[in-house]
Amino acid sequence: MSHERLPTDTPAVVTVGLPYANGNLHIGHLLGYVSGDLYARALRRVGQQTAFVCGSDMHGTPIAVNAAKEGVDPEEFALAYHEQYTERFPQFNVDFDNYGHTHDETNTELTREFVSSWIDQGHIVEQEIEVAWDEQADQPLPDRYVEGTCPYCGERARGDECDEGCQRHLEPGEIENPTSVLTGNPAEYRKREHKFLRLSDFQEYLNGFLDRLEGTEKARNQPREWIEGELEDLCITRDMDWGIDYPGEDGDDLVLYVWVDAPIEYVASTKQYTDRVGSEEYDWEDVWKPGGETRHGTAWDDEWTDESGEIIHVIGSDIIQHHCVFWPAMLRGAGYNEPRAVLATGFVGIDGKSLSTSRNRAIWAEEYLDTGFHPDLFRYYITTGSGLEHDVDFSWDRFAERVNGELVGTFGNFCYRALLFAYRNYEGTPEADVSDGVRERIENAVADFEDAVADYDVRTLGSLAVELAQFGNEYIQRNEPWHLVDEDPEAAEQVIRDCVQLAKACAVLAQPVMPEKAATLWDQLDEDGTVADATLDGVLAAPSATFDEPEELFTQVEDEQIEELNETLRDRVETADEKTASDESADEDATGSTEKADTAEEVDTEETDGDAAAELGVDPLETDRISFEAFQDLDMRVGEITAAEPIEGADELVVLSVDIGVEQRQVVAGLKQLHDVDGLPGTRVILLANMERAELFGHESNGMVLAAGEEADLLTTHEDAPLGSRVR
Ligand code: B3M
Ligand code: ZN
Repeated sequence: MSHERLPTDTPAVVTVGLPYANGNLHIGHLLGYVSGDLYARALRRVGQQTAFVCGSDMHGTPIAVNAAKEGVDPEEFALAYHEQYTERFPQFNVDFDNYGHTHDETNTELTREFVSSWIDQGHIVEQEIEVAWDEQADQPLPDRYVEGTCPYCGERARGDECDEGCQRHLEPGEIENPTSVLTGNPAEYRKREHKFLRLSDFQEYLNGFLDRLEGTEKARNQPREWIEGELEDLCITRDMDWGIDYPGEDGDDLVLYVWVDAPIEYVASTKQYTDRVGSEEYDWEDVWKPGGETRHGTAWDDEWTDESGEIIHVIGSDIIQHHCVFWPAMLRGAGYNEPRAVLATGFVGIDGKSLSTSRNRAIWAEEYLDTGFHPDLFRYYITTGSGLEHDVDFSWDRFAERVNGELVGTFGNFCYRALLFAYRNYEGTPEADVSDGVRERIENAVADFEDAVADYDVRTLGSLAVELAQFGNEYIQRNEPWHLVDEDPEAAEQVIRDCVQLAKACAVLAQPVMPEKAATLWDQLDEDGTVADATLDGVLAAPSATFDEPEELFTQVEDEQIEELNETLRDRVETADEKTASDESADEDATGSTEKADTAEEVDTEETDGDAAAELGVDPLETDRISFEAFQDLDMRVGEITAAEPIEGADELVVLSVDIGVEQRQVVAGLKQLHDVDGLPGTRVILLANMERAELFGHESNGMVLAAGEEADLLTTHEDAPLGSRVR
């Protein structure tokens, strides 16, 4: 990598993909915003000057189409959602330093500057192209006004993106078998003049850019295939009224394509932040402009230098091409700095299936808030369940299990018992030095935190505090200060001083993922200032000598509430399925594309299989076929359980040792209530050996034991295939 390790002395900006101001937010959207917020907070924690900015995406055809359906002006329509988001994000402790929108003056002006700069530098060309046209409505059909077949993969696609297939961006005129969304008629093609950004001017530059780019693997690697061969020009104008007018003299009837002004909002929003706080506090030009000035394309040296600000984009993995190909070219062409890192998140599923707003298999942001669960619980769950670029499954059961186990049972329990003991016996922190072992454990956690920031490892950043609390719990249990108080008062003081120090470190490390809970803990410790301003250097500073009686940080999630929430979700999905089956017209995703595609065909098949499956009480068959290669990716081995230990405090979990011939694996499995744990050793099982590693209740799980049904019936072999044999 050619970049200096984070933190650096230059200011950073963290952005998240702009939500289309077009519908309510659901937990699928929130994954990105919470991850971005967490990462921005973590960057500040390690001392990097950071702005966290975003804004609503106000333009584009979906908004124009939906506004028209409701008979309102697109601006009015989009502004209503913009206002809703402005309130909604802080309710999840997603605190942008600036939240603008693409239709505001700053963005409109800046977008015009960008485009003018491309025109001046000769990067814009005009071409006559065939655009889809609705004869009956007598109007052009830009982007989502038209649907058809993807020319690359043959899947059903929208006019500008293959959202259900290969995820490619589609240029006007590319889609096959186009039909009009307005009338349902087959679309005609007509010739129109449009403006294009000549991406081939940036071909070589983009190659180098991708070599330098940091972030998640998919964001860095997937674009490579898109920039092989001659890059096609990008059509940057549309035949529409709603949008930012093309600034050139000869294109007055055209507006800019939504994907032109949308990313520029990242810059505009940063600028608005500076306008508000002053450039002494944060200078947007230091981030976005090389040497603080735009170089208008040509003045760029061929050699890229690492003098620029740290631009970090968090996005959904369906908009990688826009951020890793188009956007760097747009920036380069206007003489701006390039992104340092792009972090592409996975998708959020619900109960093992894809989230689908059209089928109402969604959990809405507002709905979560109505449950009364604290937003920090959601933040913790959604960011630590799997690595950032992997899909995350949300289930209320799992949510309850993790909150009750990891937050109530581990984090909350440790902090509460440590502080309560300290308060009752010493009215605060006892006079003693931190022991070497605990100091080292805290230092290691801090080092892990710093590494995770440098590696953009959001999941680790979210998990470290709970792991430290787990250590604290074991430490307090091992040392039994309640006995020591009488037997060896000095030793008791030592242990409790250690525990208070650990609790303080927990607050500092937990702040990015659970900002409000960390602040409460900070207050309980009666520390000066705010935990948001605390830096990692301070974690080993002596805690406050006195503090008040603490309160529990978390409350147990009750089974009854989870049952109700499951039922509500089930009912809603069923009702939606009936509706979908009867009218077959699945609405399109309102706010963007942060959900996986759910085609009408799939709905049909699932319905048929679903009836038989429902009778048997099993899941309906998956309709998506996988290739043999995909099957071969699963490394399943014959193994034998050699030891099984229940995990204290976890209702279902057992730590297993599994002998798979070539090695012993430790696996955490949910078998406690379904099996006699003592009887498990000696059982032959099938183990998915290349399952991603996970940590549950502080125990590493390195593989997955396969089981079927509600009773976790363990899969096995019936003859004597040797341990380690591969399942084929
Ligand atoms: N508004 C939403 C999406 O495609 C789109 C993102 C713009 S980011 C500059 O996910
Ligand atoms: Zn495709």
